[in-house]
Amino acid sequence: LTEGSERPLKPSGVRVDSDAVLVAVLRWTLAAALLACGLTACGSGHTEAAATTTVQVKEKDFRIVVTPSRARAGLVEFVVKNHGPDDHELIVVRARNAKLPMRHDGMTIDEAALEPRTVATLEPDGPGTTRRIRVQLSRGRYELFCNMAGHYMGGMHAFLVVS
Ligand SMILES: [Cu+2]
Repeated sequence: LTEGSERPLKPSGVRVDSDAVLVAVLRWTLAAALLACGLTACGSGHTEAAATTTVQVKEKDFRIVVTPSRARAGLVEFVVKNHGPDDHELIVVRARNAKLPMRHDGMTIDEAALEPRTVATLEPDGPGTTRRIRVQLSRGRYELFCNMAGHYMGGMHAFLVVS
């Protein structure tokens, strides 16, 4: 605590009056804002939700199901559920018209080579978990995959089209 902070909690009589006016003005402004919101149907608290597309990503041995498989460009929230029984991770990259590059082990994708076009990464997590990750996506095709050893080869990859 510094000396300068030892100010009285309540302002002087004159300040109380000006504060009261300020509170009245704020109330009126809030009421006007709510009215405007109602007229334009934006609704308090829903503005952000409307701008975000939620995409469900269901992971299991050995499949990824993306619902819906199309989204609008902008903020996309992936809700990633692991239905097990194995641990799974999730990597989202911009897709190209080619298979993803494999590492020399022949079991996993070369994540380093994909780094420049990787938009999201979730480390492995156990069955029964749900994780959310938000990313800003521009138009294009994205590939979602799990890179646990053999999981991509086993079928754990899917696409999301952003338009
Ligand atoms: Cu997996």
